[in-house]
Amino acid sequence: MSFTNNTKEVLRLLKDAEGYISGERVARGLNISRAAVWKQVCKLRKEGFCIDAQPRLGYRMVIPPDKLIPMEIKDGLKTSFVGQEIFYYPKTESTNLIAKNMAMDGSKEGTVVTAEEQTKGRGRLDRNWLSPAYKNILMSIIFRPEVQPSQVFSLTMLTSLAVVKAIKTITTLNALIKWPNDIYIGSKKIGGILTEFSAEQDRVNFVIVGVGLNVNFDPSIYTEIKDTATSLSKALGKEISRVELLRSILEEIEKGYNLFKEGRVTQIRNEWDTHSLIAGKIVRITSFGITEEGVAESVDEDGCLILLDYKGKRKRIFSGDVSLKMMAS
Ligand code: BT5
Repeated sequence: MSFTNNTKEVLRLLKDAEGYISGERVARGLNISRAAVWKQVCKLRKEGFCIDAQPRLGYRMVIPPDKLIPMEIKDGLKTSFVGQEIFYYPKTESTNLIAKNMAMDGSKEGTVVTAEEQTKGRGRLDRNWLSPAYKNILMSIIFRPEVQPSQVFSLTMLTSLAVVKAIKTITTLNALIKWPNDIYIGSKKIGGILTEFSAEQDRVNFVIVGVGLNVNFDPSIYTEIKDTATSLSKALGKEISRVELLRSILEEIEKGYNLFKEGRVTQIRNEWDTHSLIAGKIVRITSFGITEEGVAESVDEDGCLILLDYKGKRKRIFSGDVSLKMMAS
């Protein structure tokens, strides 16, 4: 749905009003008819805003929604392409799946899909991503980078970096990245990134980067993750605005993606390294059924982990699940 300035202005007046604002006042303020105001209110309701209408009182925004509604996210979003097109689903299978279908139908780079709830939210290797409705950030972005398939992992890198930077800006919390795709606070997982792509031998058609981030929820509601997961509200002791956080994430992603397009991957990698949970630590990595141990030295520019094994040999690891051993090197 596209929104006119009138829709935006009606929204602004409703948000700024303390309690009810009469249709007549809105109409006068915008120099439109009362019927036109009503039309805009209907549009906003369709978009997900909860607006009460009373015969003699007028209109009232019931609660500032903190829903992942496109118009809310775009309000004040400082990007030129990431999130300029946003598709919102109160409930869907998986934002990655929707974004993939959109990409196949030609949707442009930077298109974002958000959802309040997923019925088949996925992690890597078809693992479940758990998230109750209206609590967390669930979103996917379409990219169309002109790179080799081997360079796609840089997008996971720049996205995880963007997420920790946005968390820092909005909450001051220090989140860290556990290679390859997890976001941690302390020893608990707070988010994850799922990168999927379509490619031919030496060119990429599109990449979908999905982000699941625990914002205002209590992970103890799910037995599967109650001991291993946390959320920002749990770490902070208060709830935060998902919309504001998502806006900041999109802005950071665009900055990182611009660096990537300019070939400045070293800069991303260096910064990523300073936010790594495992850099310099002894780790155990399981990848395609094989387990290796050693010191996680760093990550290279394609996002591969450089592992120094106990024989002093360096190995380049493409993907895997990492567990930290008790001892730090
Ligand atoms: C990930 O996979 O961490 C990537 C998760 C990406 C989810 C987003 S949500 C929007 C988009 N649409 C999708 O369908 N997916 C993406 P992985 O590293 O494989 O971790 C999965 C594991 O994390 C699960 O097996 C659980 O153990 C754990 N887990 C599930 N939900 C969690 C949560 N909310 N918080 C912390 N850990 C969770």
